[in-house]
This record gives sequence, structure tokens and C-alpha cells, in this order.
Amino acid sequence: RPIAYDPAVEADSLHSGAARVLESNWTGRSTVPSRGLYPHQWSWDSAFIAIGLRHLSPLRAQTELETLLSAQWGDGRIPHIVFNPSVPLDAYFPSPDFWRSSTAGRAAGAPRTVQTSGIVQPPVHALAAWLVHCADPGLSHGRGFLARVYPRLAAWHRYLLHRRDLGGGGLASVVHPWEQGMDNSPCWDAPLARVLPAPARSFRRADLDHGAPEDRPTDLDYGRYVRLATDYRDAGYADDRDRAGRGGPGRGAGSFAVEDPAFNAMLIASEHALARIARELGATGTARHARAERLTTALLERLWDPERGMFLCRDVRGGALVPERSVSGLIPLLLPTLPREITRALVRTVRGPHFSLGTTTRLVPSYDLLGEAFDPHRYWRGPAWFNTAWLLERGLRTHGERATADQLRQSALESAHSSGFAEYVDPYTGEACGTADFSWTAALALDLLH
Ligand code: 9WN
Repeated sequence: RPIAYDPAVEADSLHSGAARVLESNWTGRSTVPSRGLYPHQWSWDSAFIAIGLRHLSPLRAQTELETLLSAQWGDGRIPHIVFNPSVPLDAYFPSPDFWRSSTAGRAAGAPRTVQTSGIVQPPVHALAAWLVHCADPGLSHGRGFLARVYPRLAAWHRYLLHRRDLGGGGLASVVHPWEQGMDNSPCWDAPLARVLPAPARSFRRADLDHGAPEDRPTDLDYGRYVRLATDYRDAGYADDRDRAGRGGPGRGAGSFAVEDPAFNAMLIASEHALARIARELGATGTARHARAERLTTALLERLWDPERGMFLCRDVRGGALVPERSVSGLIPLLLPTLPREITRALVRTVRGPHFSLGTTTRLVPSYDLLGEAFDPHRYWRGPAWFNTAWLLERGLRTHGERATADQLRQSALESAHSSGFAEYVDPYTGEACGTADFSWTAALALDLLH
């Protein structure tokens, strides 16, 4: 006999399951994305984790962000990984002895005592800090949380807006696919083709000890990731716009630079959040809102594609838009002041044949269902992820698309639960892929429940 569906019981067990995942992935000062595959602290993971943790323990959520920010570099960058010194070097690749942050990153102001990577991840932190504050303003005021994080977040945005405007049009560029966070997205195929891969025998992938090879990036992808990171490191992690690109084809340093819509949309949403934080601390915040508006204009001018009804990536070195449809190009829906015709087009695209939300897919796929490179199981080349679902749900709600937002929320909650808090899922069936008990899946499900 079918068991009657009881949303209250489901919600209870979802809540306790998510809390259990976050508890077992907590290390005392921060949360690992997953115990096996990702045993250190990751930058954008921590921001998403804090957004969910605030419902369980606002103190732990504040600590999560403070731990990450304490590894910030002197030039303002927030590293994409903060390494846990008690984890063996061979548990994750690339390990601290690859990045050599405290020596190679000295000129850029890398911390001396903690080991980190030298690249960044999407700037969702100020938005997270604001949401964490709102969960318990009393605790936040009592601990001086906002006053302590504000200067660090402001320096982070300054770094991105000044050192990373490699295209010269006001947007931030990523210099490595790991920086954008959607590592093997088909959007990188063309810009990465210029990069000579490091030989496969020159490194050992630890990810394949935990993940199925057909769900992960290929060895050729890794060869290129390693080449880009090695050359960036060997150039002292410098972001000199003149140096970038000088190497020409085949050289790693500077040969990859991309303006990505999701990365920049998160920067803009975070700039609006920073304006709110500034106001809470007694300033006006007006200049920050104005900057967010200028960035929104730059995003529209440089990355909007009216024909496809979505944003695209710009290959800064090649000089053109990348003609691939990625979920990244839908995420600017998050921005509150987009013109109405743009939000309408984005909603049509989310529901249209390339992403099919509400018709054939349960969650939004990471890449075009009709694209040549689509693969429902391979990482960021098709599977649906929970952080992008959360960002889109928020965007849909911001623009009054309540029914679609409700539908996405419902399937995100169901898939998170039924997949055992999977890292990502098959967008058609919801089948679990990657690692289980993944922290941001648990955290964002908690946030959607509240
Ligand atoms: C490289 C931790 C991270 C996420 C990324 C995801 C994956 C790392 C990897 O895991 O990337 O940074 O080893 O594949 O692509 O978005 O932050 O969860």
C-alpha cells in the first residue's frame, strides 16, 4: 500500500538529516564540503553553508565566515581553499605543496601561518554575511560581527573590481575554471583549448579515489587546470593586466581570462548586501548601491545575448562571447534591478527547451539540454546542482515569479532528501551523482525549508 505523503513528517526528517550532515562535516571552526572528496574549507561552499547554518546556530554560521576571512590575502583576495593542516597531503589534489601560498604568494600578501590556494571563487560572501546577521541581529551586534567582517569584505570586492578587471569593461574576470566554480562547464572548452595541458604523469588526481571517473572532469581537463595554476603560481599570483596574455598560445599564465555572468551577478548581489551592512554600521551605503548599478549596466552591455534570451560568458583573450548556454547565464535573475524585459526573457529561457524547468527537468540543469556537450552525469556539463537551484529560486521570487519559484523549491527539497544530500543529480531523474552528504546541499535545503 502506498504510504500517505505527509509534508510535516517529510520536513522534519529533511531538517534532521540536513542538520546531521552539517554536524558531521563541522571541524570546529568551519565545515568541509564533504569528508572524503573535499576535506578542507572551500570559499563559496562556506558562504552557502553559512546561509543554511544560520538556522541551526547563528554562532557557527558567523564562525564559518570568520574562519574563511582570516585566511584573506593582503591584496584582498579570499582564497578558494583554506587547507586543514591535520589532513594528509595526499588526501586532496592540488595540496598545499602545489600552491606554496606562503612563499609564492608572498608579494600578494598571502598569510604566513595558514596554507591556502592562490585562486578565488565566486563572491557570495557579503550576501551570506548579511543573511547570517539577519538570523540573529542581537548576537551579531554583541560579537561585533558586521564591524569585523565589513573591512575584509570591502577589500575583497576592491580586489575583484580593480585587480581582476582584465577586460577593461568594469566586470571581474576569472583566470581559472576552478575560480568560477563550475569546473568543466562546456563554456570553458574553447578558451581552455589554448592552454597546453601539463603531462598526466606530472600529477596524481586524488578525486578519483572517491568519485566515479565518468562523473568527474577528464584527465585532459586536469592537465589544463594544472598548467594554468602552475603558471599563475610561478608568476607570483600577480594580476597585472599588461602581463596577462603576453605568453601567447600554449602558455598558461594569463592565457585564460573569462567574464562570467554568475560570478559577476554574485558580486553585484554582494555589493548590494555590503551597502546594507554599511547602513547597519551607520554609513549611507549609497555609493555601494550606485556601484552595484554600474556593474549591472556593464553586465548587460558586455554579456547579454538577446537572441538566446540569457547571459553568456565573454572570452577576454579571444575577445568574443562564448556561444554556449550554461546555468551561469540565468543566475543574474538574482539581481533586483534588471529591466523587466530582461527578467521576462530569462524566465522564458528557464522554462524553454534548453533548461525545461517544470516540464521535463526537476531541477535546472547546469548546461543546455540540447547542447552537443550535454551529459546528464558529468559534473558541470549537465547535472543539476543545489546552489544554482537556490540562486534561481531566489531570483524567481525577487521578480514575482511565485509559482515557478514554489515549484523549484519543492523539487529542490525533494531531490535533496531523496538523493541523500547528493553533490549533484541527474536533472531528469533526480538520481544522485558525485558524493553524498554534501554540505551545501544540506545547508541550502535547510534555508529553503525556512
Ligand atoms: C575544485 C568543493 C568544490 C566546489 C566547486 C566544485 C568542486 C573542486 C574539485 O568542489 O571543485 O575547486 O576538486 O573538483 O566544482 O564548485 O566549490 O565543493
